[in-house]
Amino acid sequence: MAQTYHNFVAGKWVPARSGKTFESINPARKKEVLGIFPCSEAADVAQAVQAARREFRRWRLTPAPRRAEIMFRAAEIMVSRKEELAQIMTREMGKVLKESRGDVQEGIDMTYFIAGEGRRLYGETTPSELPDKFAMSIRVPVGVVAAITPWNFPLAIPTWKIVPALVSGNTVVFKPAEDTPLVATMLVQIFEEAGLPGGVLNLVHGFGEEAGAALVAHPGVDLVSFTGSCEVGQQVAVRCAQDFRRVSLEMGGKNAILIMEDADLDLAVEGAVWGACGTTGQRCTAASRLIVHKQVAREFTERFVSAVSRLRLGDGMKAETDVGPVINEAQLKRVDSYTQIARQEGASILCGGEVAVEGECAEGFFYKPTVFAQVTPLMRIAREEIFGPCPALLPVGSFEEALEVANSTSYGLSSAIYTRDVNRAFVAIQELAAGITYVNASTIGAEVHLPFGGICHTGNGHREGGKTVLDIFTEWKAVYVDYSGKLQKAQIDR
Ligand code: UN1
Repeated sequence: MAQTYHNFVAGKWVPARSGKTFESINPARKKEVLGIFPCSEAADVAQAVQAARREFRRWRLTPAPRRAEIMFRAAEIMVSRKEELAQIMTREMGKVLKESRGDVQEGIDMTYFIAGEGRRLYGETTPSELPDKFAMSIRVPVGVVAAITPWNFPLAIPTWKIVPALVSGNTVVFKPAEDTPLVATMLVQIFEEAGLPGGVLNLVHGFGEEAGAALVAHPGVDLVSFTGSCEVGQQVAVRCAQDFRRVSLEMGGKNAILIMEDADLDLAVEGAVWGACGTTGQRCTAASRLIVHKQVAREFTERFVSAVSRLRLGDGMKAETDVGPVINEAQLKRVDSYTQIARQEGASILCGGEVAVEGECAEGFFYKPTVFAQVTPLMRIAREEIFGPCPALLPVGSFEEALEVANSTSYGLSSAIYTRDVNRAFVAIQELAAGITYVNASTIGAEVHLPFGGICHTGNGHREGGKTVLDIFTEWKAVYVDYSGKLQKAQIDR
C-alpha cells in the first residue's frame, strides 16, 4: 500500500478538508503507485494563503542574509539527498536517471545562486537634483506569492520560484503539478528541515481546475508565478488582471535549430537528437523544429533519423535507456494525435509515429521517437507545441529564409544555430526572435545564473534565473531623504 502524504500549511502536515485524495503513478509502470496525495479545494487553499499572509509580516522583517542562510542549508540538504531525489523523480515523471540528477543539480545551483542574493539584493543610490537631499532605490517584497509549477522539471522549476521569492522576503503557497506531488513534497520537507519557519512556505496539492484556480483567484495572493501551458497561462493572466495582481508567466516553445550548409554535421546531429528527444521532448526548450539548409538536408536527415531510430526507449531507471515515457495517458494520446495531424497535413514520417507497446513499454506511456519531414512553416506540426519526442524537419534554401522560418511561430523561448561562420552566428544572435540563442549547441540546457524566459506567447516579459528573477519577486521603492531642513521643490527650485 502506497504511503499517504499531506499538504503543508502553517508549518503542519495536514490532509485536505474533504478527505479526497489522488494517486501519483510511475509513467513507466502505471501499476506502481508512488503515493497518495490530498486533492485540495478552495477551503484548503484559503487556509494556506491565510498562513502565508500571517507570516509575511514577520518574514519580510527578517534580514535577507538570515533568510538566505536557510536557503544555503536547504541546498546542502539537497546535495546530500541528490541521488534519492533523482531516483524518486525518475519514478514519478519518467525522465532518465542522468537527467533527473541534472534536474536536482539545477535546483541546487539555483538555491545556492539565489541564496547569495541575500547579501546583495542591491538597489541604487543616485544624486538628487536638490542640495542636502539623498536619493536611492530599494527592493521590497511583493507579499504572498503563488508558485504554480509543471511536472517536467519537478525540482528545478519550483526552486526558480520559491527560492528567490523567499530570499526577497515574500511568503509562498506552492501548488505543484498533480503528476509530480512526491518530488514537491520532498522539496518542502527539505526547506522545513533547513529551518524555515512555519507558514513561510505552504504546500497545497491538487488539480489546476480546483486548487490552482482557487489559488489564482484568492485575493490574499499578491503575485502568481506560473510555468505551464499557454491556455492555462492565459487564464491566469486574465484572472490576475481583474484585480491588478502581479503575474509572471513562463509558457511554451516551438524552438528551432538552424543547421546551415557549413555546419559541423556530427555536432549538429548530436545536438538535434539531444534537443529533440532528451527528456522525451518534454522541455519547453526542446528543439521541435530543425530548419536545415537544402545543401545538407539529405545527409543531415539520414544521419539524424538513423540516430533517432537507435534511441532505446524504456524505464528511465535503467542505465541503457535513452528515452523514457511521456508523462501520462492524456499526453500519450495528444502526442499520437499530432502524428495523425502530420499525415493529414501531408508531412512524411521517417521513423516512429506510434505508441510503443513492445516488451516493458506496454507497462507505461511510451511513444516512439518520431521524425516528421517535408514540413512547411504553416503546418500545425510546425507551429504548435507537442511536448513529445517528435521534431519536424523544415528544409530551407538560404540563411535568410532559415531566420524567417525560425521566427514564424507565435512562441519565442529558445533557438540555436549550427554554423562555422562567425558573421552568420552574430546575425543569428541579432535576428532570432527568442529569449535564448545558442551557437553550435542545442536549444536546451540553460544555466541558472542567466536570464531564462521568452517573448511573444512564451511569456509576459519576465525572466526567471539570473539576477533578473528579482524583478519578478520584488517591488522597487524610490526613497528620498531631505536633510536640508526646509521645503525644497523638485523641478521648481533651480
Ligand atoms: C523547461 O523545460 O521548462 O534549459 C525548463 C533547459 C533547462 C530548463 C528547462 N535548464 O533546458
